[in-house]
Amino acid sequence: MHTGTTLTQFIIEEQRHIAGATGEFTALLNDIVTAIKTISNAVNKGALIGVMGALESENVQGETQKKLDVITNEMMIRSNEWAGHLAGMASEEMDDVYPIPTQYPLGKYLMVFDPLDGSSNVDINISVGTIFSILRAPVPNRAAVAADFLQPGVKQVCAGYALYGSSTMLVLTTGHGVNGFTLDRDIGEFVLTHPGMKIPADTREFAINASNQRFWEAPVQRYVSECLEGETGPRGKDFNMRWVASMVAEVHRILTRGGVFMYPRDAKDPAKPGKLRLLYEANPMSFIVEQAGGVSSTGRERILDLQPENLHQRVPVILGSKNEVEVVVGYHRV
Ligand code: AHM
Ligand code: MG
Repeated sequence: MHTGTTLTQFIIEEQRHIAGATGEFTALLNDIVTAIKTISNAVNKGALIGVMGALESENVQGETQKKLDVITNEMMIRSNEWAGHLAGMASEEMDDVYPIPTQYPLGKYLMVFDPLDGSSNVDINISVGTIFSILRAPVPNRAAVAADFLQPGVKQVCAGYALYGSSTMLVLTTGHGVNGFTLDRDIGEFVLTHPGMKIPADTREFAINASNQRFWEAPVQRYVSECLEGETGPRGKDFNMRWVASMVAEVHRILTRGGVFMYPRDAKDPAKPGKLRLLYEANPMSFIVEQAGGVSSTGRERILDLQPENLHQRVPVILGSKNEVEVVVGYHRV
C-alpha cells in the first residue's frame, strides 16, 4: 500500500501554517497539477497520438512552434481558466495576455508559464518540462492587463516546474524551501520523494551552449576557459560539462547534484540580451534555485530583483551552486 505524502496533502498541511489562508491557492495548484498530468500523458504517448513535429506557425519571438507547444499551451489554459482563481494568464507561446473568458469568475492570482520548455528536444525523446509562476493580481477580480504581470521575481507567490523525464517530477517552492514530487502513475498522484532539496555550494560541473562561444562577453570567456584548463589551470580542478538544451533538465540536475547553468548575454543578436525569458523561465527558476540555497544572476544583477519591462523580455541567466556562480559574477566586476 502507498503511504507517502501526496502533493495535495503537502500543500494543505503547509497552508495550515499560513494565517488567513483561504484554500484558494491550494485549489489553483490542484488545477495546475491536473494540467501537468495531462501534459505528461501527451508527451509520454508522443508519436502514438500524432503530437510530434513542427507547425507552420511561429510564436511572438519568431521561433517555430512545435505541435506540442500549442497543444500543451491549450492544456494549461483549459485547466486553469474556469475555476475563478486567476485574473489572467501569460505564456511564452501567446503574444498577449490571455483574458479569462467572460463566462468564468475572476480571481486574485496571475499565472505565467512556459508550457513546454526545451521543446526542440521533443521529437528526439529527450526530457522537456513545464515552468510556471504565480503572482498576486495587483487588483483582484479585475481582468488582468500586461502591466499587472510586470512584477519583479521577488514578488512570486509560488514557482514550479514539471520535468517529463524517465519519471515525471514536479518541483515546487512557495518561499519555504524546495520540494520535489514524483508522479506515481498507478495512483495518479504526485508523491513527495525529494523533500528539502538543496543545491551543493561547490561544483565541478558547468552547462553552456559552447557553439555560441565567439559571441560571449569576456567574463564568461574567462570562466569557461579556466574550467577547461582543469587541474593545471588557475582553478586547480577538473570540470565536467553537460548541455541538454532543456533548461528544466539542467536546473533539475543542478538541484540534484550541483552545477552552474549559463545562457549568458552574447553579441549574436544585439536586439536580444540573452535567450531565456525573464517571466516564463528566468524568474521561476531563480526563485527555486535561491530557495534551494543557490544563486541566480544575469552576471551583473540578481535576477529576482529585475523590474520587467515587457512580457516577453529576455535576460542573461547564470545560476546554480553558490560558490561557483559567485566566481562568474566576480569576473563580471573586474
Ligand atoms: P524554448 O522555451 O523555446 O524551448 O527555449 C528555451 C530553451 C531552454 O530550455 C534551453 O536552456 C535553451 O533553450 C537551449 O537553447 P539552445 O538551443 O540555444 O542551446
Ligand atoms: Mg522555454
